[in-house]
Amino acid sequence: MSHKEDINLIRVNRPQLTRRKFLQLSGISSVSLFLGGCGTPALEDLVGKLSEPLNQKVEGLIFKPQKLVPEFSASEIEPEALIINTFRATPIIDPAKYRLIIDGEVNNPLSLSLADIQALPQTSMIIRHVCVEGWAAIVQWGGVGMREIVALSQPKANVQYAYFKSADGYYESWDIASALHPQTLLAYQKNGEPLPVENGAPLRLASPIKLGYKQSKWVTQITLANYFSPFKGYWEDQGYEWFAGL
Ligand SMILES: Nc1nc2c(c(=O)[nH]1)N[C@H]1C(S)=C(S)[C@@H](COP(=O)(O)O)O[C@H]1N2
Ligand SMILES: [Mo]
Repeated sequence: MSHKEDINLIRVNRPQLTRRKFLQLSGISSVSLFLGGCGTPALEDLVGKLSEPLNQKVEGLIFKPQKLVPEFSASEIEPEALIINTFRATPIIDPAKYRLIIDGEVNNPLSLSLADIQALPQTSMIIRHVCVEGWAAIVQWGGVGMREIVALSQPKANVQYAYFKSADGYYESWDIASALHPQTLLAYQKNGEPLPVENGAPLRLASPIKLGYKQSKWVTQITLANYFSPFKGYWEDQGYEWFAGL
């Protein structure tokens, strides 16, 4: 099977969040919000200069036809290539007591159990993970789209950033356009198996559009905000680039 056919198969299987479903989930009644243009500006254009406030409406971004990163085929997965990269010890999390908190500029703050998260539409992708330290690995991640979780929380229109807290003290921030990219997942599977704890179980970020250090493991809290915090991320606060796009 050619690479191209494989990509098509993956696309067909990916559950899509429809506008109707989002409207139902979020309670937003005004359909006029979604009557945008067809242009797909680069993410960098959406984000602009760090000093400039973003003016994107979050509801529009959930359906924005963002450019998909081509995926790999199952035979290209590199099971040994993903190097564990953890700034501290692996935190101990009881999966039965685990909750993912979604708060901030939302009308419906959430506290989700693993069962809640696994009941949401599941998707998977085979992408390249790229660490700034000079290694990369083709990995399959399975989980739920960030956009599904954000939609459930009924975000306010002024949301511009997503802040992620992890159980090991790691922290990250993303521009909301990247966080809502269709290939930005909260993953609980790696290469078709339950996510190993060293790789961030019960839940981690995975995305083909950002460098490895943006992809928080052991995520416990997502705060949607309209302010840019002076605490940008564990590595960013030591001089690494904030946007870190691939
Ligand atoms: N919570 C947490 N998330 C993290 C890190 C970390 O130390 N703590 N390291 C980051 C870096 S630099 C990389 S490259 C990836 C590595 O993911 P892996 O250990 O599953 O290979 O996790 C990222 N997410
Ligand atoms: Mo990394």
